[in-house]
Amino acid sequence: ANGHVNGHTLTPTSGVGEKLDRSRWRLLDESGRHTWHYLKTEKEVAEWPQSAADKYYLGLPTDLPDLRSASKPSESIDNCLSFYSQLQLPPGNWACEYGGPLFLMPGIVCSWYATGTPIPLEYKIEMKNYLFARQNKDGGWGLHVEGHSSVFGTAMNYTVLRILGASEEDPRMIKARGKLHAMGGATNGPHWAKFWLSVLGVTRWEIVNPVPPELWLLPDWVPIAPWRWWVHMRQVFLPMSYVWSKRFTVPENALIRSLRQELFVQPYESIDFGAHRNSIAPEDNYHPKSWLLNLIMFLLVWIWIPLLRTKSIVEKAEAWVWRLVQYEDHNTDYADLAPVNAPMNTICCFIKEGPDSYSFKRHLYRLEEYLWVNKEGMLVNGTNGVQVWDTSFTIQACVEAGLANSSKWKPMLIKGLEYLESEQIREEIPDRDVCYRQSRKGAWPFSTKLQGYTVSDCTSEALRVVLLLQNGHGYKPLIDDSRIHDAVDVLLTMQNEHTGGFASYEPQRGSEYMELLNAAEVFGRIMVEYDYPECTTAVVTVLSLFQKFYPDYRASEIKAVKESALQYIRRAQRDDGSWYGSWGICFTYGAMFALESLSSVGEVYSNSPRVKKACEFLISHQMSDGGWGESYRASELKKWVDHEKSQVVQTCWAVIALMYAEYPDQEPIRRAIKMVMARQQKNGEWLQEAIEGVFNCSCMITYPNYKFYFPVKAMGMYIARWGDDKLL
Ligand code: LAN
Repeated sequence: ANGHVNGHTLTPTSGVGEKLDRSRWRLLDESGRHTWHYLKTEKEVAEWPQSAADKYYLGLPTDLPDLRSASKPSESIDNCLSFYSQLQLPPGNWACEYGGPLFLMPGIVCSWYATGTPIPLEYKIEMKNYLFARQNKDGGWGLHVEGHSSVFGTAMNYTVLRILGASEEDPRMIKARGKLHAMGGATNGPHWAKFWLSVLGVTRWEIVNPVPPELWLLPDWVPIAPWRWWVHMRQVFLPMSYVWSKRFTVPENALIRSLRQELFVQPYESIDFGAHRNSIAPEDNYHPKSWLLNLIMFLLVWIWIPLLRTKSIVEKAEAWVWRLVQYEDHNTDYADLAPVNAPMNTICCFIKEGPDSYSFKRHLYRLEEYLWVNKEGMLVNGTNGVQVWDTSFTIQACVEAGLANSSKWKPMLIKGLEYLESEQIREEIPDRDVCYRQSRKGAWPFSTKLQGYTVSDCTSEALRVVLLLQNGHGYKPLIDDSRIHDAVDVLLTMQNEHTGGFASYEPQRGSEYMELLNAAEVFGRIMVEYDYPECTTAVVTVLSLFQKFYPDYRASEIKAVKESALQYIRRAQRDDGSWYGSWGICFTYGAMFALESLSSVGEVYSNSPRVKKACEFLISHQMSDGGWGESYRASELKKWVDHEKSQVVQTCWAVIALMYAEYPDQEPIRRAIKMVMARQQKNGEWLQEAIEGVFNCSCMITYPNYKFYFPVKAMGMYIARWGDDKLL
């Protein structure tokens, strides 16, 4: 319908969709807290103009000027920064869409719906727009935006669309249902889909493999005790177990009754839900459940729950889990670790404290921070932002390009440093041991201090910026020595004892055999922390930089940490010379870090067979246009898979790797840099290509700012090595 609804101007497009006036969206950045606002009156529009950054995120013309076309790498860098500097936000950080995963919006929308929270009209419209824009040709949705359709993606996003008001008669919905039914319907979904659909009452709780909160009563010494799991898993398992234990379900209504008829291949009434606990479509079954897990589930369903799970155990377990939920909420001001546990904790607070409670309302306020608006509509970001990570890498790239003291860019770098200063975590967690948290005083998080989770490489990359600017380039110190020492102290708590490697949030707390208990089906390597070449490199190299300026601080410990970490990097190399990258796609990303580690101790092409082999691996995958391109399938399959087209970001990773390795032949690197420069647009930007990041082997996630700062870094290194000759 065309007309005005609550102040919105709605215009029909292609008969079915509704489009909002994109020029009314604004991103608000309050010290890194990102929220989107749709301005409803002309007055508001006049008072709050749309910035270039807003327009850029929304895919509107930014009107940033065309620049003199670059023929030398230094000119390309300058053009890039002319554009990219316009995207720096007032607090000094950069922001971005952090999309890709298609299982996050369902959590948030289901939790709104389950708690009777009204969804603003502009969200409804833009979320529908986004999901329809991301629908696969076959009618379904995948685990992530580039993935094949799966039951998880299709059943959940179909449900979300229905909650948001899409009609079951809409041709796109009919097509989606067709695809869902072809995959066996929602009873073939993975555990998390079954969980959410049971919260809604679309499936019955019997279909959900047990999530017993009593696991949290296991003594800490037990090898499978949840505190040993990867933090993301235990923080999801925690509220999930509470909701499961309560068998919380929204009251039945017409929509739910209708979904019960839409999502299955047989009438709802005739489904034996308990028999489908382990049903799973091949499209979803990335990590099939182990026989051990199936046995445990069997015992839980047939013996533990009906015969042994007494009321007093249930009460004790729920009380302890609730307390841990509260710790998580208090320690993050209700933002929580990520948008998976955040909506679940929201429901816990709703169940326990009710719709009028502070805890529940504060959750609703925080959930807003996970929302993002792009050119397609509204999506849910993978975290509450990428603030610290992007800001750190941006500054490092500029330093690498020799711009630390350029009068043109120094003000931008100072602002970035100020932002990083504001985001260092200054206080330890209260009752840290009780709630099983890693030390955090002195650390930096991935996104914001408010979220407040230590990450080994985020701490390292931010610390590197501080050292480079303050100690290396004479910037006015914003962070004093004691805070620098705090950061190093945290890093020194994070090494994996047996391997020497570094994991992401915490040292590994349990055995990798725990993967036998991975019940999520759609993800790999989720149960415990692992060693990562990326995280290990970040720590090792920043410790070396630190020692340059502070040679006496904990010197012998640092020496030992670095030596064993390097041993791990060497061991992690695969027979073909490559390293598997866990957080970027894929082997180009792994190589960039591992070869940086080795070069930091002087291991390079000319003196190291290992490095030589790694270089040959990379060179063997260079494409005819000079670039590199890896498909996301490489991350899933753990072997090299070519993308059909070379990619700017991966090309930069590959040449950065080769330059760290001091690869002697300039020619392949020159061709690559040339290809990157040739793809730069007139206004200095690069266009978005394929998705760059990954987690848990199977889910991809975008890092849109990589296409700005990795070219700067690559060209900066190139100039330092081979000079600034004309390439175009
Ligand atoms: C991230 C994003 C950043 C990433 C790096 C810093 C790049 C990495 O080097 C260390 C691990 C880390 C912090 C990381 C871990 C897993 C995250 C938080 C994510 C990939 C972003 C989204 C993902 C999170 C697990 C999504 C929720 C999904 C579940 C399976 C719980």
